[in-house]
Amino acid sequence: MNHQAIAEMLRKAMLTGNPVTQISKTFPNFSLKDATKVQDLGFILAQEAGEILAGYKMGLTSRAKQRDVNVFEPIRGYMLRSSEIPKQGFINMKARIHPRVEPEVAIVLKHELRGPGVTLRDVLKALDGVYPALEIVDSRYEGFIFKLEDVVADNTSAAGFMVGRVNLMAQLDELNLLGITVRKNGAIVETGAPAAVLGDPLLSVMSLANSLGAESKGLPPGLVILTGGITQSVSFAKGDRIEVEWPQEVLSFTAE
Ligand code: OOG
Ligand code: MG
Repeated sequence: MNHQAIAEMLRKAMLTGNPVTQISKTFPNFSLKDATKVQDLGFILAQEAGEILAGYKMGLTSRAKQRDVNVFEPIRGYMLRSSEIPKQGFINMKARIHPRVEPEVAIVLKHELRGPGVTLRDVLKALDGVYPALEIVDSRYEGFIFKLEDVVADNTSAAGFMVGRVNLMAQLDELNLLGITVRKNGAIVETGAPAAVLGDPLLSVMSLANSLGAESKGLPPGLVILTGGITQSVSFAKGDRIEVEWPQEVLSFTAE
């Protein structure tokens, strides 16, 4: 199997909006190691096209999300600056396949974290900001169906993100039980609280730092870190209006 060709195929699917067959169907031996290699090659392709790293994301850190896609292990991916959606913005539906939105907690660090061995206390010491956020996921696989290895190769379906402006650092004690709603065209379709993410989204940052550390990579300050969907994701189509409401801030967009 040719990792580079797979990375190119997935990038093309992302750019054209034409989904592809799961890699694990074509190559039954496709391993997690292969998948990580494909994800890394995909990042190099993006950089060669002038893209810049905006941050990292954890995925499948809540039961709701794991059940959603029938994969029961947390995963890690990267986000590109070009995929950031401005607050109260519009989402261009061109080249989207079957996008979904999910509410998340975003974290920004002021110090690098370098695993292995990063603890929750290390994360707390390195915290600079905690923000309401949302992520757009759009699997490059037909039917939004995949195995663990497929979704890792596909950069964990990353397709866009929006970060709020209200820093919740001063309310860290209450963060886990803040009530969040997701509305589609005015109707509430999901409700949840950050505790759904591993009991505490900061544990997701700890896992991310340790998983990068296992590959001798640090988690640099200043990047956006998405900690994982709090609820099931919500599909949307052209014309839909999505609002993710936190007690402190509403994040919204219209799909055009
Ligand atoms: C996989 C990516 C999961 C999350 O927040 O759990 C993810 C998917 O649902 O397509 O981003
Ligand atoms: Mg996500």
